[in-house]
Amino acid sequence: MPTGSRTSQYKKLGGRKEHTVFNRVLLLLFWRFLRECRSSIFLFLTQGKGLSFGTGRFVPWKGVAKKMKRKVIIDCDPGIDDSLAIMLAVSMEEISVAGITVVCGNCPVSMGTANVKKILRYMNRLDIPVFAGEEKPVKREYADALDTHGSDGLGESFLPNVEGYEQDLGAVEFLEHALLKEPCSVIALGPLTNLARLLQKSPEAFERIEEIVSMGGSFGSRGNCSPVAEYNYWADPDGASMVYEAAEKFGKKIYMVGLDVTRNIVLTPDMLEYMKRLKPAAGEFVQRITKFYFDFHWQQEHLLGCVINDPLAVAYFADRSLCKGFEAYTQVETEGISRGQTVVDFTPEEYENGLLREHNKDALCFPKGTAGSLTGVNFYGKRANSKVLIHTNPLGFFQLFFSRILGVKEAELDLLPKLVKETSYEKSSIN
Ligand SMILES: [Ca+2]
Repeated sequence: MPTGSRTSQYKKLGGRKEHTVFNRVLLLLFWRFLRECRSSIFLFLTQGKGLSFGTGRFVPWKGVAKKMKRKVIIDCDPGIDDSLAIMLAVSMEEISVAGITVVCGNCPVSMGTANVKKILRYMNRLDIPVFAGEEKPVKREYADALDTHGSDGLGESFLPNVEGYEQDLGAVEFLEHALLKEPCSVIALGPLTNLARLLQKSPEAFERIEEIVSMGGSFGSRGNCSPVAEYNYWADPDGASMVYEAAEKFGKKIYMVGLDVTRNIVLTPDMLEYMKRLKPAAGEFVQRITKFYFDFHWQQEHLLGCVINDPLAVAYFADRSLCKGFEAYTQVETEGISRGQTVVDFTPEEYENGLLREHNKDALCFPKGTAGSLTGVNFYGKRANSKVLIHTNPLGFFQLFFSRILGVKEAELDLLPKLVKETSYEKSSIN
């Protein structure tokens, strides 16, 4: 090679050495980057939600994220908070709502079905099919919650009915057909009657449910229908019990978004005002359907605001960082004064993972047994059929909720941290 060539000159100047050092630095930086965002990459690959850095979200290739939307059926009983949950679900690019099934709960099925259509019309999403489901619980009389949700089930907003859009199939038939055609997940926001009937009619379809996220039950929190029971499981404890038993049988885990976490999700008058300032039309619509709920919480609990349970289940389905909990074997009591109570049995290992121990340090006591093992746990020795969520992140939730239903960027919600901080209903929140 000629002495004047670029390569020999490069060698002469010690370029190879510099080149090697440069490569090493690059490699080190790349390795650190990979380590930093490995969980985000996992979420990206499994949920199609983009990479998360800090509190922001970055979708490197929007088209890919869109293709990886998670398909879900929403089973609900609208219901004021169900309606907010539907608004959130149909606003999220991370999920695709294949259909909405209605069950008797907060209001009768015909009223709930009409309410879903009213919400879908407002969201301009009447393309999503709505299916009327079970009109009464599996074994007992139906008890509505119109005292909480208003005589029209939608906060006495008395929005006009949507004519048409009837479906030939009932909710259970739709669930069966849809699941046998293609597995998908179910977000259950009401009593579990429709899912219990699906289980009876077509266990093979039930088995094809990918994930069940259920707003219902409670672990350490007091009930809202009795000292120990939350409404959805209290309303149809037999249906809920069947679904939890089936989850154990089929090796599934129900994500239990119960009162422990939802009671931290309080929409306040100031937040509502903020919504109206940001997007007047959307804010006024939310105000119209929640006013009755605000009044109810004031009268019943002396609370300036309302607990919106159901949207947290939708948000958690899309973003697992919003709630934390532990795996456990859960049963639902069907009789007596503790009807609808979730009886949660967990292993010493789950207790020792820290979250439960921290959660219970002031409330409950699990003494060590003589052999050094924890007593009062793992009574049944059964495998976990649930993930019981006990900690949540209200700010993270409201950032998602506001940004999606109002169509604004999270970064623009500058007042939200202060407004959320002022609402500490219970103390089981992730900071
Ligand atoms: Ca509901």
